[in-house]
Amino acid sequence: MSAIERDVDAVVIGAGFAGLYAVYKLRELGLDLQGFEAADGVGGTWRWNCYPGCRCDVASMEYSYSFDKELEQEWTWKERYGAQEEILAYLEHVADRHDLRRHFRFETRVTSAVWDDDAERWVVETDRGDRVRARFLIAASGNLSLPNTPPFPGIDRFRGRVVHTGTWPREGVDVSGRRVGVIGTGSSGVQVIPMLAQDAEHLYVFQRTPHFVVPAANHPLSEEYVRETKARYDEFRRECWQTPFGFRLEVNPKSALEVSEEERNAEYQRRWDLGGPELLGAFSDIMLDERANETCAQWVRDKIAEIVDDPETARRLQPTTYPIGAKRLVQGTGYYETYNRDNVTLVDLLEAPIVEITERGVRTEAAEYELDVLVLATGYDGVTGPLLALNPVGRDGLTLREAWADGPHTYLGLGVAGFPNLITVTGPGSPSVVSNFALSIEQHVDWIADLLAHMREHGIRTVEPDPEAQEAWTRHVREVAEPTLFTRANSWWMGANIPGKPRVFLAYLGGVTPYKERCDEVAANGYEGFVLTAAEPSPA
Ligand code: NA7
Repeated sequence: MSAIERDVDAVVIGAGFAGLYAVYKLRELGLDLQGFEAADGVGGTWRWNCYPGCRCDVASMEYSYSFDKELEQEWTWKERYGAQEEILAYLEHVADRHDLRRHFRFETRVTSAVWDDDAERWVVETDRGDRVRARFLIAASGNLSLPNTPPFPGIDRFRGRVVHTGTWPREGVDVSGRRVGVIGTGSSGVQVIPMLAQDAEHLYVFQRTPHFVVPAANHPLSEEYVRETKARYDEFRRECWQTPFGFRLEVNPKSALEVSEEERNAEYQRRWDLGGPELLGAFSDIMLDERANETCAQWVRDKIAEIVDDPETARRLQPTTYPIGAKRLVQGTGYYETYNRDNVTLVDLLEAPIVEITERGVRTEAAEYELDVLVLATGYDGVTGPLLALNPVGRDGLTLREAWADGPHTYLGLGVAGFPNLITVTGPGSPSVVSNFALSIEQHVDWIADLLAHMREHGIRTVEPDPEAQEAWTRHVREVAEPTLFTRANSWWMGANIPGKPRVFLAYLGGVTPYKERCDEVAANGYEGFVLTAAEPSPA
């Protein structure tokens, strides 16, 4: 395939939930588009993460597009939480239905993006030698798209196979009769561990920090539920918007500290049985008050002790060093029960850290574990990682890495001062990773499309945040996070999983509706806080 040289209105990076919808919306405006996607097809996260057990932790009828009313009626989700295969099939269906693939060049990674201030164009280059000049650069490159592979000494020596959950081989990995190690017990680890345990000869789980895991309580959706929801889908979507994070969650207005222990425990048990995120809605102050939080955390620790047969293993699985919910609450299926199997061993890295990977396996300070397959469920350089890896160069040679040296600075998570016409979909400082992505992506892309239409209508060439508005927003994002318990863990939300990454809460916790209202108000006030340059500079 020969390299592309073209001039377009916009380059869209990524063909996941965000990039697909961006192409759909911007094409409606009649814009000339060029999309690039590193994978060999659409789907983003849902293409890459094809490890066994991968499933969304936001309910499928909520984690889906709302823009296409016919699609909403035609597509029937099978389960409460969509499995990776089902969500990928859905996104492929959307791409076909709206003929979106033809705008993308697949298996092509954008390697550089430089703003040419004289021409007022982004010059975008790829690993296939493409060179495209575009007025707008739409980064829909994802928040969890840059896998984190810790530099374990000796990893290249290992004679077995190493796979990361975020780049799982499409043909699968046969672990039957093999000795398998998994490093990491976040959402990916918790999903893959019970699956691998079924086939592996022996499974060693290398755990650094235990996570709080609640039952996903996934189940097939009843025909009745699907029918009733489809019959009132608009109202159902509105209910999502009325929640803090865009997925339906009944939050009990009571404090955990105002009720009797009996009532509290009954509420926790009821929510545990409902599964999913419900537990954190048991009381209004779980994420605000340490003592309230501790009642919930201890209740889960007791649950772990109830489920896991070996008291020593149970103790190691009990998180004690951070509030429940401060790392994303993990939803599992038979996770704790997996440790009751004879072929599963929990290795506590807090007691004996990994020293190196040898030819044979993993060596900790206490022992060497011989393995045939090593699975890295070690997460991502989240939110800012993919943008900083691209490291766009803005006005006057300013790089994004320089601009974000002490953490991300954005206006509304949509734009960055010094980077004209760079638009980030669900960028840092927007609800992004704490919200229902499908809902946040649609809100962002709709807003972006309105902005681009406004610019065209008014002959505006460039848009970028005013530095003062950007700093005020960045401060606001931090001030909203600070009093909550969300900042009290070494989580990827805080950037704490990547050595040297500034410790900043990366998403906006103020709620999806207040956030949307702010974006709409900014637009209504002529894109207040953005600097817009008109086509014909008016005489001084
Ligand atoms: P996470 O949630 O970042 O989990 C990564 C796991 O890997 C976590 O248990 C980490 O332990 C562990 N980890 C990372 N680096 C190391 C090293 N160097 N040594 C040992 N253990 C390590 O990523 P996931 O992919 O599970 O989930 C990401 C999001 O995807 C999730 O929140 C959902 O939104 C979907 P740690 O806790 O840092 O001690």
